[in-house]
Amino acid sequence: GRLVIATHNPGKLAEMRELLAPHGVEVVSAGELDLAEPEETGDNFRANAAIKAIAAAKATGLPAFADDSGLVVDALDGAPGIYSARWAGEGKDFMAAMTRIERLLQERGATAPDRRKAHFVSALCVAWPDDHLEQVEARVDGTLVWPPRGTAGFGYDPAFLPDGYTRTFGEMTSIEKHGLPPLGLGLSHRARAFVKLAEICLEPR
Ligand code: ITT
Repeated sequence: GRLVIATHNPGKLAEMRELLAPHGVEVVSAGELDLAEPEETGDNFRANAAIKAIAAAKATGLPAFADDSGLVVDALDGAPGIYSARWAGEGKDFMAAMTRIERLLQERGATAPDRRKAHFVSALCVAWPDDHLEQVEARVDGTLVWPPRGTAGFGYDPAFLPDGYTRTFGEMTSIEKHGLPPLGLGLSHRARAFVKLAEICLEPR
């Protein structure tokens, strides 16, 4: 069947398409359907993912797949968290958002690597037109680097060094960021959440 990917973020859309590719579902994006973006009024990732998926399922009559995600910085009491997109402003200036994080870390004297810990969270939701919902969440832990490195990926990728790796997400191909074979899909928050979701509902009902 067909599945709507309820995101207006091109970087995220590309990753969600790649993650879905082996599953043989026909996907159409919220952008292609010109769907309105619902207001993200939730106070956590899971709630905002559900808001986006439910709105797209209602608007299209198709099952809808949404991701709500963000960067959580320990030394900043979890900021930017669910506000990760909003910190980049209207102009989607993620270099400015990364600079703001770095300035705040410096102000707090959080310069040693163990004070620069952060994690990405991805909450995925599939909503069906009959109101059925499936929800999962996953994270990847790492350290923030300064200056940012690499031009791949999107958002905060160039500033994020996943634990156990020497290259930032901004220096990885999307395949590496998902997690390389033979283990596959073992690295990024989004790929890890996707594995959980696929275990629950490999094929839309
Ligand atoms: P949609 O709501 O339309 O999906 P959005 O960009 O507004 O797009 P979110 O509200 O979930 O999505 O915001 C998540 C932000 O967190 C996103 O804009 C990125 O800046 C950041 N982010 C999430 N996952 C990321 C990743 O894999 N790499 C880098 N940054 C990421």
